[in-house]
Amino acid sequence: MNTNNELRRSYQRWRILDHLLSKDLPAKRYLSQRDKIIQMFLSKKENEVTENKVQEVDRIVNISEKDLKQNYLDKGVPVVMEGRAKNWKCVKQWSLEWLSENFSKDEVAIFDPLNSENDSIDYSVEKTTLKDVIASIKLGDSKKYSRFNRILYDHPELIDDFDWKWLYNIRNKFSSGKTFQVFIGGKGSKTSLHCATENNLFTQVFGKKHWYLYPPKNDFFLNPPITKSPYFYSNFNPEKPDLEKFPAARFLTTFECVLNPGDILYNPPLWWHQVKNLDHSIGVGFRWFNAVNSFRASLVGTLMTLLSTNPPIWTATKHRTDFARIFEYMNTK
Ligand SMILES: O=C(O)CCC(=O)C(=O)O
Repeated sequence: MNTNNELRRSYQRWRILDHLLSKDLPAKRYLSQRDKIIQMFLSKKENEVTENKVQEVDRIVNISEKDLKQNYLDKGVPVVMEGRAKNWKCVKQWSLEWLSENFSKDEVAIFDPLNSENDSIDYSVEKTTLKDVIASIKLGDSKKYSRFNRILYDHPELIDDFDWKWLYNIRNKFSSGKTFQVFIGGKGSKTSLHCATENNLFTQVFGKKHWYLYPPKNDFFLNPPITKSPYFYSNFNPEKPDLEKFPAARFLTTFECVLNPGDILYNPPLWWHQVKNLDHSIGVGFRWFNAVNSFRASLVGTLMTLLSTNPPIWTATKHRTDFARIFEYMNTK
């Protein structure tokens, strides 16, 4: 028996028990057991020299659907499809100016629940307009980041600017959900480390975006707080690794890629990811849930999602196109 895998499994058992039984948020009932397992792991590795390894995410031009499904979706491995969307209307037409000229009055909800810069969680939601967001981005305000923007639901005709038939067809068999989420942010804006059970085909429409990714089996190194939520976050920051707070993180391999306009990233279920906009940027995630590939990615991550109470999975599913509602719900807890 591989002792490291045994320690990982034991860590996950205490994690799910905390998720189910603890009354605090974040859950602390079994925190000392989880910490003890990390210490046991580190004591075995004391003399091992490590360096933070970086691995490039595979990049493929002209990938076939068969290759994409067999070698990436079915195996739960990320891949960048270079230039796959370069002829889509969204990539040819969308820009901050174009959005501002055509949709300036759209209501936008601004929230940044996870902020690894200062370890805080803040579920509050500010309502503003797209005009204000874009004007602020142009002034260099990286905090006015419109995440999970609803423009494709407020103006459904814009979905034709994407090859939605191709996106729908890539979903695994017996999947649920076809959710579009738009991210409009300025140069330097970022989304801290998190993961969830849904698959994501992320189209980079405008500007460049840097992704840092970790496979689900790295939960143990990233030591996520337990919030009883179906969305998981870690205070570990791949851009500024703090190895005193996350001593096991020296064993991580960071998968990285930069998306250019027209690239599509497949981000599999429960892969941790942190994202930074290298330019003013527009990106669009297309998500769906598939129980088989989610359980295959992580039994514990999927069970914790299905058994979440903050919000329960049916509330998260009902509002999957309106994240502001979900964060408002969590803000009342
Ligand atoms: O682009 C971003 O800032 C975050 C994107 C993301 O986390 C996602 O699509 O899952």
